[in-house]
Amino acid sequence: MSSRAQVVGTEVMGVVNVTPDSFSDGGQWLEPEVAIAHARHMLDQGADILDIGGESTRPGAARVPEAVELERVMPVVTALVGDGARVSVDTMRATVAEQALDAGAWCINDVSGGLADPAMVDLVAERGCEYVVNHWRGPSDVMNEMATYDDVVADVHRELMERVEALTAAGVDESRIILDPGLGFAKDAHANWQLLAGLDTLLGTGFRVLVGASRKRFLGDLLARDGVPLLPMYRDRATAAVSALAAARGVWAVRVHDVPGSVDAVRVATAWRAAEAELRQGSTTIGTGEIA
Ligand code: PMM
Repeated sequence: MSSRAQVVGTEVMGVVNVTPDSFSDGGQWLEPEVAIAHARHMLDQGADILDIGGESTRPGAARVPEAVELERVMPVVTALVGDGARVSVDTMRATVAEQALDAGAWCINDVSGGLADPAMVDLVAERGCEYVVNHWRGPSDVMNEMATYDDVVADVHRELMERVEALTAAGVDESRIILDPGLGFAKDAHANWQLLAGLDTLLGTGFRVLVGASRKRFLGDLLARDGVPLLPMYRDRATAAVSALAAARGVWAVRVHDVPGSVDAVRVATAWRAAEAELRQGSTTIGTGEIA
């Protein structure tokens, strides 16, 4: 029997929104103890990374004061770092990122890719942390007016590479950079589907790629009944389908609210990719009589 080819599996990043107003789970995890318990449950369910955020970025959302963001995020970051978890912090503020890194956070997930706070780029360079560069054109209250593209796949790629240039010029190590097409950030449903179908363009850069499709509006629109979008809480199966397809393309991680569905989905994709790699190597043994 042939040995299985090894492929690097996709990681699952569990979302912990410590917010009253996130679009899919706002208010559910606002109390720190509840957020911590929820995050620990996601670790038990197989999450590889936890992404803690204290500011909603849903379309139309207003900024929250820095003190409020810190108050929401820090107790959760501290507790989870204490557990030994790999913690990412979803923030556009360098001050919040700095405190989170001081507390042991491993990654900064900046949905603005360093555009919202000019101090972020230097902080990331100085601290050498993992850094998610999400494609972003402007704040949540105005981003829907910025959703015009000539060729969304090429435009997002170009704009992300401009951010990479700014980061590396400031001294950020390329190996720390993770690219994210920013589904829903100044993008309509058509743009989101184009970006998913065109993931190979970002994967071709050699940077790790993160995909955040979880429960987003374009999935609700796809599954609408009688013109009514499917509610966010019913979008997890579609999210898992996106996770499987994105993992099959070779993305580094998927950012999701419901962990078990995506854990299974990325396992399927990893087994599939391993089998493909084996076929390419021509090392498959057919007809062993074994049904694995
Ligand atoms: N989406 C949201 C928040 N943070 N971060 C990254 N890197 N990519 C995303 O697509 C992304 C993100 C919005 O979703 P949420 O309010 O449910 O967290």
